[in-house]
Amino acid sequence: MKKSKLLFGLGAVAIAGALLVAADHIDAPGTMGTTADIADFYAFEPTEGSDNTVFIVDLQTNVVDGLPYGTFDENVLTEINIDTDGNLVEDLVIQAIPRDGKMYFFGPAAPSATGLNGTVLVNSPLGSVDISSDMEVVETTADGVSLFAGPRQDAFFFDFFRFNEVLAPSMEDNSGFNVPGEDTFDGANTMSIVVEIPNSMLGEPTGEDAVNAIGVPVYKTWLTTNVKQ
Ligand SMILES: [Ca+2]
Ligand SMILES: [Ca+2]
Repeated sequence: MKKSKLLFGLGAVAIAGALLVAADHIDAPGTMGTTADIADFYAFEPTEGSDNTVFIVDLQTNVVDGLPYGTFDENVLTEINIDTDGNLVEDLVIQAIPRDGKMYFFGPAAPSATGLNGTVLVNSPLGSVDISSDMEVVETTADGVSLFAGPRQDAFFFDFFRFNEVLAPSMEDNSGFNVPGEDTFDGANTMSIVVEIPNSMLGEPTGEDAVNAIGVPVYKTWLTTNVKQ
């Protein structure tokens, strides 16, 4: 399999049992307008005491009606990196790549290269799902893995116009932000990839931070998008 050059990456350390989020909207010129542009990455325990972990990848931002949906770029490999031994080097990856209206998933499996040393598709199919246009297509595999790919409402809330008014030096009304504000991005979507996976497929984390203060196993995870060169 041909190696892909890593063009853009965003790291987020996430802890099972607690929701940590990385948000990063429209800031990499080389990736804007493509699904290599990472917006948000979430990893969490879906319900208290669940033995599953959910990973949510939001790509692009401000995908609005009138623009074509389901346009994941076929030359972009999205990779969820998972560190299970606490050394901040990925031990497992879950990969997603679109082809002809479907999103194909691979892993979790040990990658043949880590970090910036290239990204190679792992030879370990996980399943596939039709790319949804109505947020409803979810595929659940025999292993109890649930998969989704398609547009979802952007969780990012920001009163962009009031923000600019507050910043404007000529502003006469210096009363700050409106409460409540208006979500400028209401109705806009991201292109989302969602994987819910049993923790047994990720293995027991080891190392110093393997378990948090309330006894929940901890995986360190971050996301990269890789554009085929
Ligand atoms: Ca590691
Ligand atoms: Ca990687």
